[in-house]
Amino acid sequence: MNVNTIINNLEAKHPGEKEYLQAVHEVLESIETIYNENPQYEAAKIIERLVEPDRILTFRVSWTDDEGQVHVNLGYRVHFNNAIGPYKGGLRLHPSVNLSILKFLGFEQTFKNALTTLPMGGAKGGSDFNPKGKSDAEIMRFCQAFMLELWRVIGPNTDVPAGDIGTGGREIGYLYGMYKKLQMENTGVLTGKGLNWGGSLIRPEATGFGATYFAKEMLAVNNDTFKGKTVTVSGFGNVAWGVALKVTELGGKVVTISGPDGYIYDEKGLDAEKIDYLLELRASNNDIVSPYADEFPEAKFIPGKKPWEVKCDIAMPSAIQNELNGEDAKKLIANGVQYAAEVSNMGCTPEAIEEFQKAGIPFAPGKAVNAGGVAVSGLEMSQNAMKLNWTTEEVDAKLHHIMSSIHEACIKYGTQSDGYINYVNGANIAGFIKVADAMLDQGII
Ligand code: 2IT
Repeated sequence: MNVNTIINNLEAKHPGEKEYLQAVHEVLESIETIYNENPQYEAAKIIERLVEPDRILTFRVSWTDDEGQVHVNLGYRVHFNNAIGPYKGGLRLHPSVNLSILKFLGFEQTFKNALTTLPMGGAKGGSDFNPKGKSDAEIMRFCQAFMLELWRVIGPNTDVPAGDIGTGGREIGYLYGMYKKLQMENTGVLTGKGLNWGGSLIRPEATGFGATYFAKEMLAVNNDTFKGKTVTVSGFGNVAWGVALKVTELGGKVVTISGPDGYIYDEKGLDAEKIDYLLELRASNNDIVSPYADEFPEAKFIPGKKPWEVKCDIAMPSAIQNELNGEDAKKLIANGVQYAAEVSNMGCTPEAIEEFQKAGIPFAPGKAVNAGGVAVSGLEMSQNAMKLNWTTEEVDAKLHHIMSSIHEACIKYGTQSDGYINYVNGANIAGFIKVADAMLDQGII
């Protein structure tokens, strides 16, 4: 395999799909050596087969707003790879959604899900629908219209969607209601369900908790802990609040959160009361953070900026792809950052990753760090299949165990001869081997 040849061919076939090409490029670079050392992969054209999704469903979503105006959005579901289990991955509702973004997310999800040790393939879907400022009734009508198309290609053993940016418990509820109406079946067809109708304990906080458990392992490698560490976090969606809660519990101090309007710097750090306030703010369907500074006068709102200019020990980007670039990484390094744990999917640009690695700072990629979310989704599927519920302690212990095993896999496949743990290589190689070997076993399909 030659990475450049494959990327050039893909670029010619899919011009302009920059996020997708970026994600593929990163994985190919990591696996090039192991791929070329194992000729059975090349003989079965594993890479050519793995970089193209199995299939893509694109559809129109028509819905009516509260004033009676009709709107049209695009809906998608990308079935990326089901070599190791049913397609699995979230639904993103955000105006930036396009095919390139969903293909990058589906590709990443394939390796992430393999890392969880659970039997789940990779998928992603969503719409360019913007939930911001929409009423509850509008969200419901949109979700129902979306499911009127999606239901044909999903099922508890086929494809199990979940939440992502813009899709939380409320949206999963409306989607599930319409699926049930159409299919006349109560099954674990979606994860992130409500606790009293098939959901799993810990699923809402799983991505943030899991990310913090992973970062805890990164620190432990250096006999270090979260105690007394200053942490910068971006975003405050489905993921960031779980990070803030768990980091605080482990003795760290989260000093930033952010939204599209800018970031909050809270020198004293977030605590449970402040996190509750943020959750209320978020429930009002608002992703701006400036009101936080009015509520808590010790906090400062810095408009139009990202939190990476703040001095910290650990950076945990938790908002969206490419939110931390090379310049941001340089600022963090100049300010003495010791660890970078990417919680968002592909939150750091290739330039940022290179800066961290050049400086010898442990950097772990989203597909390892944020895998706790989909891992607990997998545990929700297990509970649904068994028709019983595990306790908080049981789910949390399993999540803890899964995050440790992902960290171990990164060490096994990513430790360089100079001792530096290249978590990017580690995660990509471990995920790749599992998926590629399953594909080999199952023949050319
Ligand atoms: O990016 C992700 O891993 C998710 N949005 C969660 C997917 C899932 O199926 O729980």
